Amino acid sequence: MRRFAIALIAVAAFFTTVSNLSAQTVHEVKMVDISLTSFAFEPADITVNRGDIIRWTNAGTLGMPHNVEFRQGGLSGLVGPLLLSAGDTYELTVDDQFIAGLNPYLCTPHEAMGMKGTVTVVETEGSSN
Ligand SMILES: [Cu+2]
Repeated sequence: MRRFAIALIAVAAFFTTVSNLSAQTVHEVKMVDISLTSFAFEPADITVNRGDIIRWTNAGTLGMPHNVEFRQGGLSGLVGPLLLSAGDTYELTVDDQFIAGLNPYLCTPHEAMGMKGTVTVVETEGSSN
């Protein structure tokens, strides 16, 4: 059942990504559990163009809550509340809050376990695609 749900999410994410390609690239970042004490963003490091969209999805199998918190770079604070269930998502547009270059972030509950990621923003002239 859970596998089926994850497959559905993947299909939905795929079609959403395809439908947005003409305008903005959607970067998918999954929040995954490696073990009971090890969690990660996957991929941990992404490079985006300004105007792109980042979508974080709780893709864990252990029912752990995750979030996204920026403390450095241009953003400060939580992107939203804890994502409690598998399939919960945030979407964030890479707007002027992001600084060019490195914007590090972390998952607040799992900071001590090394659940961290970075968004590297590259400036482009006009459309990148
Ligand atoms: Cu987490």
